[in-house]
Formats: sequence, C-alpha cells, structure tokens
Amino acid sequence: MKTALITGVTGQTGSYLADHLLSLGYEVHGIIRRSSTINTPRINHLMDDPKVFNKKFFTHYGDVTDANNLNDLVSKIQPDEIYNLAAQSHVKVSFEIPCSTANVDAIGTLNVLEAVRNHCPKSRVYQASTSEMFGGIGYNMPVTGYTEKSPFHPRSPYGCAKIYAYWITKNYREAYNMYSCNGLLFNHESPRRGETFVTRKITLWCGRFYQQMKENTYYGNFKPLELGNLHAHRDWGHAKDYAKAQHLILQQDTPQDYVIATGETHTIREFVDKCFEYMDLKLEWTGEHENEVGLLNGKKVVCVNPKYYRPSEVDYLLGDATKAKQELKWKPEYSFDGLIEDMMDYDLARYDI
Ligand code: NAP
Ligand code: G4F
Repeated sequence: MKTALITGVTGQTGSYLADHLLSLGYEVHGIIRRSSTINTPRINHLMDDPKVFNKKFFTHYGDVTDANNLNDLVSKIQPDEIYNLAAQSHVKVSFEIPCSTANVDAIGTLNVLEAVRNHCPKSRVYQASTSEMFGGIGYNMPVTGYTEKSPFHPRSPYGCAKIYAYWITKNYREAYNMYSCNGLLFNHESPRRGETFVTRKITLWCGRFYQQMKENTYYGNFKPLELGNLHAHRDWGHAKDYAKAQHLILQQDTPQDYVIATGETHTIREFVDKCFEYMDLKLEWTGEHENEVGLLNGKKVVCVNPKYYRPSEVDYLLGDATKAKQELKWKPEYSFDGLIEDMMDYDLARYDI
C-alpha cells in the first residue's frame, strides 16, 4: 500500500485527488491550515465516514510557509508520493497580496522540496504548475495550443510565483536526481470550485436566479450577475479528470512535466450563455466593453463591472495535451457541456427549496 501526502487537500482539486487515491487503496495524509472558520467541507465526507476511508485518511495541521512543520511531517509520514497543491490560487487576488502569494506559491514549494531532499529523497513530488505561466499573449500562442515546450510569459504575481515553483521543481530533478514533476494544468472546475472563480460565480448566481424565477420574483430587485472581462478565453476541464492526471504523472518510469488540457477553448460569455441555455433561457447581448449587457426578455440580467478587470490579463488559453494522452494514456471523461451540466445540477439543486 502506498502512502501519499497532499498539501492543499481542503481545496477543490486536492479533495478530488484524496478521493481518487483512497479509491486506489492509498493511505492519504492531508495538510490542513488552522482557520477561524471551518475549512474542511470538501473533505468532510472522508473525515466523517468511519466505514470507508477513516482508517486510511489522516489530516495534520500545517502550512507550506512553515519549513519546520513540513520537515517534521515528511520525516514522520515518509510518503511515497507528495502532491504540492497548496497555493494562494486566485490570480486577481495575487495583485493585492503579491508578497504572501510568492511566499506560499514559490517559497512554499521550495520548502516542500527541501523537506523531501532532507528526509525522504526517494519520494515522488508533484508540483501544481499552471497554464497561467504561458500568459496567453498573441506572440507566444501556438495555433494548436500550448505544449510543454512553449515559452512562458506570466501576467500576474501568481503566474510569476508559479514560474519559480516550476523551475525549482525541475532544478531539484536535475541537481539532486529527485523524482519531481510539474503538471502544467489548464483551468479545471467542478461543483467544488471556489465561489469567487468565474465559472462557479456564474453557476451559483444561476442557482439563486433559477429559484427566484420559479417563484416568479425575478422581475423584482434581482441583482444582475456582475462580471469583468467577458471575452477572455479559457480551456476548461473537470477537476475530477485533472486529479487523475496528477496521479498518473507520478507513475511514470522517468520524471517529466506534462500539459493537461482539453484542447478546447471558450469565452466567459459562452460559459454564461451555456448556463442560461441549461435553464432553457436565451440571453441577448448588446453594448460593448463596460456597457455590454446580457438581456432576458429585455431586462438586464448580466452586466460588466470593471472592478473585476485585472491590471494585466491572460486573454487566451488553449492547451495541447498530446504528450499526456500518448504517454500517460490520460483522457478527460467530461466534455465542456458535461462540466456545465455537473456544476449547474449541483448549484440549481442547492437553492431548490
Ligand atoms: P484552491 O481550491 O484554491 O485550493 C488551494 C489549497 O491550498 C487549499 O486547500 C488552501 O487551504 C491551501 N493553502 C493555501 N495556502 C496555504 C498554505 N500557506 N499552506 C498550506 N495550504 C495552503 O485551488 P485548486 O483549484 O484546488 O488548485 C490546486 C492547485 O493547483 C493550486 O496550487 C493552484 O494554484 C493550482 N492550479 C489550479 C488550477 C485550476 O484551474 N484549478 C489550474 C492550474 C493550477 P484553505 O482551504 O485553508 O484555504
Ligand atoms: O476563474 P478565474 O478567476 O480563473 P483564472 O484567472 O483563469 O485562474 C484559474 O486558472 C489558472 C489556470 O489557468 C489557475 F492557475 C489559477 O489558480 C485559477 O484556478 O478567471 C478566469 C477568467 C479571467 O480572464 C478573468 O478576468 O474570467 C475572467 N473573469 C471575468 N469576470 C472573471 C470575472 N474572473 C473572476 N474570478 N471573477 C469575475 O467576476
């Protein structure tokens, strides 16, 4: 039986990864942060179910900026595999807290690698790298999507911090012969997605809207859905599929880096349209830039609020996961429509009273 340690286990993807590894028979240890409000809803099902997983799922207080704590945990647990998913992962927020983002996302990764180098150098390390490192700028954008060989041009403090983490992970592989790999994952979403990321913000709003519509109160004082850049493109997959790829990356004979993506890209506005279609509603769009609005029967239900714009934006993301498909035999199960269905079903039911 293998043992895994997950940093960021309370997050969206860390929780799916824990589900997946437990289903494969792993003993799973997760690092959770102390917080003043409960931060374990995504893993409560693992902590609460004594029959299925409890004997194999363990949580430990910790923080990736606390090197002593990591050294202690890694030396005691001696994990076969470590998945470093802990991060301040919100791009817009990283402009407001660039230093703490760098401490967690860059130095936190170094702390993980040092703990492994010092206490269990044979452990395999997965680093949660990101498509944000590519930057989505015209000049470096291959027509068929970014690959493992594409150049980086980060557009946020988050992207810059993740570039450090990417290179230090690669450097420890080259310098110390460690099995440390980067997964360069494009956007992945789910019903467990944080509520301030754009897809979940949209599906949650739809859940509330749908309820009011059913009660015939939506022509009252319903607050429109306020978004920022409606025309950015994202290559969106399902976090469940991406957690499986993370595991596969650590099962190869030689440590390598892999792009994980669907190979399809859509705008934020398309995502909104699809969610409305899922409710059997059709939006009409009018206006431009800050004045662009989505109308339903002539009434404004979606609008732009420039406060959600970013100082520098990643306009276009499309990934090419050919290497992962060939070498890992990874294939996503969810389509774009399937992802929307899963998120919408969850959030429509949430407000169904
Ligand atoms: P998420 O939902 O924001 O989860 C982040 C996790 O990191 C949470 O468990 C959080 O704990 C934890 N964390 C934050 N600061 C920490 C610290 N100082 N020490 C220990 N843990 C800390 O993010 P996600 O969507 O699951 O993404 C997982 C990882 O993949 C992140 O590294 C992200 O940057 C990267 N990534 C994500 C995507 C994507 O589209 N989702 C794409 C590429 C890469 P709390 O619950 O206590 O806040
Ligand atoms: O959902 P987002 O905040 O995700 P973003 O910035 O692409 O970052 C996510 O994916 C990265 C992988 O590429 C991860 F590394 C990162 O950790 C995170 O998980 O924004 C997506 C797009 C952006 O272009 C943003 O400007 O949606 C646009 N957007 C428009 N209105 C909005 C909003 N984003 C947010 N969060 N909120 C809005 O109201």
